[in-house]
Amino acid sequence: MVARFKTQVGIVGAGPAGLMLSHLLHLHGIDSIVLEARSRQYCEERVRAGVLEQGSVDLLHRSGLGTRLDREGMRHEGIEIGLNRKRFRIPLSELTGGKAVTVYGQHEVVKDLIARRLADGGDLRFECGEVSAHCLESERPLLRTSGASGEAEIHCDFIAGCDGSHGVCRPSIPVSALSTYERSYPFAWLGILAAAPPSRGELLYMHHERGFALYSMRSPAITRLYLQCRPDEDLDQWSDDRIWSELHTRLDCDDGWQPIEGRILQKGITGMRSFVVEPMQFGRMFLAGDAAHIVPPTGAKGMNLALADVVVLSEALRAYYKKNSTGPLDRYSNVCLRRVWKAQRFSWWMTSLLHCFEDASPFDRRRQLAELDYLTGSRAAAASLAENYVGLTMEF
Ligand code: RFL
Ligand code: PHB
Repeated sequence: MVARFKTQVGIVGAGPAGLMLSHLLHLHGIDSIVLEARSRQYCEERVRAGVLEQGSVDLLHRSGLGTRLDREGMRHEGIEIGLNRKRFRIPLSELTGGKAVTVYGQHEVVKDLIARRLADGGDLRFECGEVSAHCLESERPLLRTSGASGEAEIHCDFIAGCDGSHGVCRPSIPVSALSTYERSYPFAWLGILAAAPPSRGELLYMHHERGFALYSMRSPAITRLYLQCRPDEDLDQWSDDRIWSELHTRLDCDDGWQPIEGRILQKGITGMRSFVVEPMQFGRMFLAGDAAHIVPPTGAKGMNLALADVVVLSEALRAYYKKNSTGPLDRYSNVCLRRVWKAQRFSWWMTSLLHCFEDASPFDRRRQLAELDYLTGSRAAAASLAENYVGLTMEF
């Protein structure tokens, strides 16, 4: 027996993109079903991004999700760039007319969204089994699930592929309909979460001759730190002592500042990739977030891009249902891609500026140092970084 369901928008994936889309559609009076492969607990505990742009913070507020964010989020009005054991502050707010970023873990955003969707009676199906997407070019596309609890068909008006970089939605589009653009980097990040209070109030992006290091945080009791490492780095070779020793080598500054050590709660390796598919639509399937584009984490853009996509998609679906207008849906991909490519450019630039490239020629090396010198000495250069870091204006 195949169970049959009907919804306006079938959403695959309960990450920031899928959950926020479902929430915004609900606010517009449009119903959706969210299919998620993993358990609720897994989604709520997956530690990933931590930096919300100003526009993402504004979105959470105006969609009624600002309560815990206001209480627990840490507003940062600047970041620091480090070079040769010295730090230079980029005053984000001063350079952007008062905008800032907020440190609030992606899993906290996910927890808030799940709680709100469930309180609003949302249909979220965790551990949904295998998902497949069909009839994308017809008026009634279809999602099928099969798993321990049997088989189901969900008949939709539209499908939103919010299932991340390894999902099923993008591969269900014929290869000939998509163009892909990508770049890989010859390094990765070794990231840790430590039970240690942050020893400074702002993020520090450090360029060091042994490789990039990032000092970040999650709460007044937890720090998040990253080290540039090899893409094939073996985590077993990194004892806690070795990690702290390398973090000190790269991050400690001449003025005596250093990260506070604490118990390492979690460690992992994150690959670095730039990736875009065009267009972000095929028939009645729309791709959003990591399903359509990946950025290296240096610019802190991934989760923010996912949220920006679904703002555009929810407005376009509202125009379809409430004004019978298909124009905004037709423009969805182009509107998103303009922002995506600017975020790609910025993330690539931050990555190239701050990391060590083993194959860099002496010319490349000096050019990189000159760029860091320019950035830390020029208000115009710092303003450009600040404008992109706090996030470009959302268009839809
Ligand atoms: P997600 O979060 O990957 O969610 C996709 C969801 O789809 C589910 N799924 C499926 N469900 C059903 N059927 C299938 N076949 C499915 N296949 C997958 C998955 O289980 C998952 O729940 O994608 P989304 O919503 O597009 O969100 C994107 C963000 O998660 C991502 O861009 C960021 O985490 C990237 N990122 C950062 N972004 C920022 O904005 N600021 C940061 O500071 C930042 N730091 C980071 C990051 C990503 C990192 N990692 C681990 C990749 C730091 C790191 C280390
Ligand atoms: C993080 O806190 O995880 C983080 C912060 C800034 C980045 C990337 C990751 O650019």
